[in-house]
Amino acid sequence: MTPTITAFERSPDRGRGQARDMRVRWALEEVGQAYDVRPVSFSAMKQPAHRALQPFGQIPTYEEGDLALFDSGAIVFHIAERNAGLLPDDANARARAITWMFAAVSTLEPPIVDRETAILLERDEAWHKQRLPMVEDRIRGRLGELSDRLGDADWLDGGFSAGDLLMVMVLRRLNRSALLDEYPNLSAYVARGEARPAFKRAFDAQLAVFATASDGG
Ligand code: GTB
Repeated sequence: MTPTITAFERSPDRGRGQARDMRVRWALEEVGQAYDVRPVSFSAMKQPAHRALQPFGQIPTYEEGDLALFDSGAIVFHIAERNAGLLPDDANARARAITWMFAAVSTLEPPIVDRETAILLERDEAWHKQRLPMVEDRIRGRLGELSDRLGDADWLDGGFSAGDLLMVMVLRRLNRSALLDEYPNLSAYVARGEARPAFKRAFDAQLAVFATASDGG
């Protein structure tokens, strides 16, 4: 059964692949699973019909037959569990790859999101200029630790896995800052992820939605 995911009708990131449907698209492309996309507007996202799928009124969602899922990490996990290619067969290696999935969204992503919140929503606060460097130092702490662990390896634990997919997506959120450049092995790691054919297909697909919406089409 072809799954259907939801994505922004018109992404505020202008197609830079920062919205979280990109993670799901990339996972689907990695495992060779075709999918349909239902674009949703900001107002439709807050309607009961969408909240029945995503209680917080957000994208992405995932529907497959009578299964409906939300939260990009859980969706990527589901795709990785049901298809070959994103999790190793060996039970211990699989558990470690899943550990990296959680580390991406629960250890690395929160300080990165905090920085975005500071820049987008706290810019006019009197304390913004004092707070931002502290937030960025917390990110540096995590990046330094991740950089030490990655070393000169291509991926976090053996071959490419769903753990790398989520970690690359989380680190990409720093693309427009200079923070990632301070860790050349992490910049190279992100570039390696972005060079994967499945990433490129997913990126082009989400960009096409933005371009179509911008054309008024
Ligand atoms: N934990 C959930 C998940 O991982 O699926 C979080 C989902 C989420 O944050 N969705 C966002 C959303 O629907 C879009 S991805 N927001 C609308 C709302 O809450 O009303 C976050 C996002 C949005 C925009 C950019 N950007 O413009 O660069 C980047 C990331």
